[in-house]
Amino acid sequence: MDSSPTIDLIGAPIEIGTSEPGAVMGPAALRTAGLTRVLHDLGFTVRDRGDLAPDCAAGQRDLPAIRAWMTEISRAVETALDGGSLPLVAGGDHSLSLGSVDGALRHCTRSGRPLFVLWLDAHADFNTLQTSPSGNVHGMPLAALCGEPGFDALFEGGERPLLDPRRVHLFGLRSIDTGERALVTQRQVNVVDMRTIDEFGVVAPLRRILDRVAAENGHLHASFDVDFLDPTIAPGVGTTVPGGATFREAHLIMEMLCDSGLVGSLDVVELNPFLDERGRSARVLVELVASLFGRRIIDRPTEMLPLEA
Ligand code: Z70
Ligand code: MN
Ligand code: MN
Ligand code: MN
Repeated sequence: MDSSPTIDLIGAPIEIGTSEPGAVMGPAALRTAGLTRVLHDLGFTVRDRGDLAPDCAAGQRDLPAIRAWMTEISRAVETALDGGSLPLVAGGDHSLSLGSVDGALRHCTRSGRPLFVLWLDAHADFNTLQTSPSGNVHGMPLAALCGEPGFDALFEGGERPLLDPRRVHLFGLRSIDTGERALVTQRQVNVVDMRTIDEFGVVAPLRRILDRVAAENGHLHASFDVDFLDPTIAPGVGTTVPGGATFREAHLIMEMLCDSGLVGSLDVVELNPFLDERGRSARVLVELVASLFGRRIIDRPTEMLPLEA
């Protein structure tokens, strides 16, 4: 990101992609937890674009309805980026990334920069309609974005830019379905799974990713699924998976992303306030976003930067 870009907050109250109702309340909970105020206090101009509301029946697993959402989210993200703002898409379930990554791809295709995606998530979200055991679209966005067949109903006709699976970095993976697993390997998606994090911590693997993005002058889209975090610190999500990132690991990741200056667009997805405990998860998310946008405990002496890997 530039020194202090304007942040466009885009609410995407969508839960068509999941079987657990409640994510539709996510954007409201993030606002209630102070998302806008925190960013404003860090010196950013925040334009709250409100919640998108495409004109469609919101039946679950309804691909044409998801297309209507997709198109609106994609346009909002592309417009923000074209205008030099940083889009922050607040969800809503993870199917919203179909739109946000599509919008970032369109912007990057025009500006000639490669798009990299950092997918902070317990899951790979690389199922197709064939491999998905659940049929839930929030488990499929990366496969659709990378051009796996069967998703035409999700996209408007005409050319669409495809995401290169070799520029996708899954981070925090600890739950993957059988067919999905084969596909992730076949397509050469990059994976930092929980075993890798246990062995090496978050710093070394993340630094490798950031170095790569910087070397190719890429645009980094970060997609943050609440279930990346351990359920003990963020219970407000439909699919909790034990063994997630700790509070400190997650903050460190956000601080490193901030220092890198590479993040050009961000999703915060899968917050389910109906399952949360007194707003805990929403509050943790707002704190993490604050770290990503420059909140720090104390200014570091310059000789400590950059940190050695
Ligand atoms: C499983 C599926 C998923 C998020 C759950 C789960 C996918 N792989 N994604 N929660 N965010 O149903 O495809
Ligand atoms: Mn740009
Ligand atoms: Mn996800
Ligand atoms: Mn997930």
